[in-house]
Amino acid sequence: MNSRAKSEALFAESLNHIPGGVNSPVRAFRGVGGQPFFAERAAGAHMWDVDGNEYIDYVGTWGPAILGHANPAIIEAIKQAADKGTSFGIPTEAEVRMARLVKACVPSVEKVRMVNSGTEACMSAIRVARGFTGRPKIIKFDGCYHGHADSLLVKAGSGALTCGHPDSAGVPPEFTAHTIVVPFNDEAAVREAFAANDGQVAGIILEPVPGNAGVYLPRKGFLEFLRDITAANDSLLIFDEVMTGFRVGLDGAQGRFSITPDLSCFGKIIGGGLPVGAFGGRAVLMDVLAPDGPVYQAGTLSGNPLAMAAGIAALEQLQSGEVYERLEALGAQLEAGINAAAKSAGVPVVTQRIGSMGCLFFTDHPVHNLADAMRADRERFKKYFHGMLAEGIYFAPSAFEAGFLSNAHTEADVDATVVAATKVMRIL
Ligand code: KE4
Repeated sequence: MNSRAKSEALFAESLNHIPGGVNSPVRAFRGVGGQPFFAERAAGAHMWDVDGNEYIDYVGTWGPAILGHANPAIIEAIKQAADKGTSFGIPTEAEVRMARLVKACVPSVEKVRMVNSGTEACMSAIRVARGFTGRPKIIKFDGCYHGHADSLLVKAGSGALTCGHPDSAGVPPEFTAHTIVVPFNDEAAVREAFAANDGQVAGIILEPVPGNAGVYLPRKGFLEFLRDITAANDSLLIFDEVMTGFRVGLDGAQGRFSITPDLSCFGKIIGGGLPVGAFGGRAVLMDVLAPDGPVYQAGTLSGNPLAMAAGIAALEQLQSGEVYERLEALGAQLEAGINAAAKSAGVPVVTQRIGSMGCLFFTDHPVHNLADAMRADRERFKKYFHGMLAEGIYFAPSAFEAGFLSNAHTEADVDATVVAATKVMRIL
């Protein structure tokens, strides 16, 4: 590992111009201490910083890089689209192709609208739910993160949790008065929420596999329970698949768990690394949206041609290959190696994974919700993070995030990661 002198100089300069020196809080390394390196370039599963240090990357730009960085087909698609112009503000064929592609991959989506981030996708889906039902309340789960829209910054995960602001300043209590927060995997709490708000709940929004407080899985039957109780209460089930969509399978967590939500939110992978979000679902719900219906939602760059080209190139590759089988094998190899490394060092860990997304908790008990995740040893995580970074392995700089494999990772990359973990676990 060379010095990080150029990154340090850039960060010092950045602090003069950008809040916290970063354009998104979790990048500031506040969850692990120290300061971020500055990326110079990335290709495949590897990233190089401005000082020439090379890393095996398990952040994958927080999920989008499922095919690896600088994927040739995505780069070529962007170049060809850029030669025709970067934005038109009027419909393009690429938007129709993208919509048809999403519908082909995710059968619950009958109509879909493109936006520019996961935040926009989730806030818009909630507006559709409230507009269609005429009801004000939304149920969410603590530790789940659905972007930074005001009404959702309540016990939110990801950077909000990392930076200690799960209930953000600047959001008047009136803006979250209709957001009901309950623990994930807690059926009784969901029943109580409906009973206490009879006829008021527009819907439930959840990450079907939460990945913003580490990763934990729905208990057997929990998603089916949510599907049943929303239907029984004329409420809508909204799957935030910004992270799980096209990650845990071509048809996301809803396909993996055979649950049909009413609305779904997408982001990350769907843009191939460019700014794209989307939300979609039953046509009768989506038709409440302007210009047909009374629910307004808009975006200057929604359906941007470069972003569509990148996203289409990504999804078409995912549609065609055996990517998910390979990602499952790589995920299993990494998980087994990390567990063996921890066992050899006598360090209690719990690894939790679905396909190519997962996390490592320094704890000796399974994690089923935010409270469990909060009990894990964060000091040990910090040491592990920096120890691995020094070995050229870049995991998410927060105990409250997920790690991601890509189709560009090799078995050799995973072997090197396990060798590093075996060394680092011994000094925790
Ligand atoms: P964006 O607005 O950041 O595109 O998406 C918000 C969002 C919505 N739903 C889920 C399940 C998400 O995971 C996210 C964003 N994820 C975080 C990382 N876990 C983004 C990283 C960041 O904030 O810089």
